[in-house]
Parts: sequence; structure tokens; C-alpha cells
Amino acid sequence: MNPRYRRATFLRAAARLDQAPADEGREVAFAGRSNAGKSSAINTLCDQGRLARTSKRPGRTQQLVFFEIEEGRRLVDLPGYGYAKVSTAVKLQWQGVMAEYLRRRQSLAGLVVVMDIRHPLTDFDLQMLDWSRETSLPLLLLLTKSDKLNRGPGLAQLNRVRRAVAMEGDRVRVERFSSLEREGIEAVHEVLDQWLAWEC
Ligand SMILES: Nc1nc2c(ncn2[C@@H]2O[C@H](COP(=O)(O)OP(=O)(O)OP(=O)(O)O)[C@@H](O)[C@H]2O)c(=O)[nH]1
Ligand SMILES: [Mg+2]
Repeated sequence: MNPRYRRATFLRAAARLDQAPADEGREVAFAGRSNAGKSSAINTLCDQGRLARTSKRPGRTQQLVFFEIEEGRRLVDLPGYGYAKVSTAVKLQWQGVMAEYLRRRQSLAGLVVVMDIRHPLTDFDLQMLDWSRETSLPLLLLLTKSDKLNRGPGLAQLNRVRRAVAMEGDRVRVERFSSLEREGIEAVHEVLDQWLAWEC
């Protein structure tokens, strides 16, 4: 366990981009379908049970939630997309906030797209891929809840997604992950270390 991430603390929640912390330093954002396991992944990576709020009910995270590891190094829990039970107006508003965040945020060094290993590459996930391509943003596709599949089918899913994004080259990585079984933590820390410029 990389001890740096244990130091993460809640910094601020923002409903709009202009409420976000100063756009300085580097940050890594976690996006993904509602209920995919974004908040759980942040907690697992930071080895803290209740840093980001998780819920069995989809739609729990409705703001951009910023966590600070140290000054100028942050993780961001983005609101889940594709949650059926919010109105179209709210969905459109959130898509706007997300699009603005992804386009305008200078300190955004990389994006983790969290996907349930059983349902990867939804339309919204593919939209994230498109957006990230426009700005050449590095991406980590995280196939989480890997504990829900046996080893064989889990590896088959990993290979399937890797093949699907192979044309993106080194910019897009794919890893398996489980918050429940604490699988994949080291691999994700390695990627985050690079993006947050901790590699040296
Ligand atoms: N089995 C299993 N369950 C998980 C895992 N990660 C998350 N969950 C469960 O999935 C549900 C949703 O997890 P969250 O982390 O709240 O999901 P989220 O993506 O932050 O959801 P929103 O904030 O609604 O967008 C919770 O019931 C978690 O306990 C995992 O690796 N394995
Ligand atoms: Mg959440």
C-alpha cells in the first residue's frame, strides 16, 4: 500500500466548476456510470473506509467532490452518469458540468473511467473516450467489481476491452479492480503516481 494516498482528506464539493478549488497543481478525476463503484474505488485506493460517500442507491455523488492528498495534488469524485431516476433537465445540467470540467480544467492530468466489469463500455463511457481524445487526456479504464466474475470470464472481459481500445495506443490503459477483494490497487497507484508526477 502506497502510504501517500492514505493522507487524502476531503477538500471541497462543488456543484459548478466555478466552485471548484483553484485550478493549480495536478488532479485525477474518477468518472463512470452511476453505481459503478467510483467512490468505493477512491476509498480503497486511499485505504479509508469512509472518505468518499458510497451507497447502494445509485446517484449518491451529485457534485464534483475534491480530495486533497497533499497541496496541489487531488483526486476528484465525479457525479455518476446514466442514472435513470433523475429528470432529463438534471441529466443535461450534469452533462454540461462534466463537459465543461473535462474541457476547461487545466490541472486535470488523467481520467479514471470506472466501469462494472460485467457491463463495460456503455454509451457514456464511449463518450468519455471521445472527449478525452479531443484533449489527448490519458485514460485508465478500470474494470471494477472483478470479484463478481470468475477468473476466466474476468480475464476474457479484460482482453475484450483491451482489444476494443487498442487503437488508442498508450494513452488508454485498462486494468481489473475490486474494492471488495482489494485487487488492482498497486497497478492503479502506479498510474496515479505518474499522472500526479510522483514517478521520480
Ligand atoms: N462486489 C463489489 N461491490 C462493489 C465494489 N465496488 C463498489 N461496490 C458496491 O457498489 C455499490 C455502488 O458503489 P459506489 O462506490 O457508491 O458507486 P459510485 O460509482 O460512486 O455511485 P454514484 O455515486 O451513485 O455514481 C455499493 O453498494 C458498493 O458497495 C466491488 O469492487 N465489488
Ligand atoms: Mg459515488
